[in-house]
Amino acid sequence: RVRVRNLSIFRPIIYGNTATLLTADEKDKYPAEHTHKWTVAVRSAASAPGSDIVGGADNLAYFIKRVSFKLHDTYANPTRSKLGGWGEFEIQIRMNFIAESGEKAMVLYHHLKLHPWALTGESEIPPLDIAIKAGPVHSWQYDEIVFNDPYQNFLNILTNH
Ligand code: SLL
Repeated sequence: RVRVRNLSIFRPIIYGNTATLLTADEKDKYPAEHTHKWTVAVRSAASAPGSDIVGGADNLAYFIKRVSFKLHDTYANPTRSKLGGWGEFEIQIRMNFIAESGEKAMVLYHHLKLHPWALTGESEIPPLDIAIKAGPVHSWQYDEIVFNDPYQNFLNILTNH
C-alpha cells in the first residue's frame, strides 16, 4: 500500500444538534422529566442538506464507515442520536473511517444545546415563554476532516466520489 506523501485532502462537515421543546401531546410519549427532543448529527457540508449520517448510511458513507455518539451517563442507552432529555452536556462523536483509509477513529465533541441562551444573556435557563417564542434551537459548526499522506487507493475513493 502506497502513501501519497506531502498531500493533504479534506472533506468539509457540519456537526451539531437541533432541539425543540416537547409539546403537551409529545410529553405523554416521553419520560416525565424530559423537556426537549433533539437530534445530533454529522453531515457533509459539500452536498445537499438533509443528509444525516446516523450510524452509517448516507452521503458521507463513501469514506466514513460509522459514526457513534456517546451521551451523558444519565442515559440508560447512551449511544443514540435522536432522543429526549432535560439537560445539556457534552456529546462525544466518534467517526470510524472505511478500512481502505488506514486511519484511526477521529473524535469530535459537541456541547448539546437545548436552550436559546443568547436571547436573555443570562446564565439561568431562559423562561418557557421566551423559549417557546424562540422556536427550535440549532447549534451547528463547520469543520474539516483532514487526511495527511493518504493511501493512494483511499485518495482515489475520495476524489472519484
Ligand atoms: C445538567 N450537567 O445538569 C448537566 C447534565 C444530563 C442530561 C445533563 C437524561 C435523560 C434521560 C438527560 O437529559 N440528561 O435519561 O432520559 O444540566
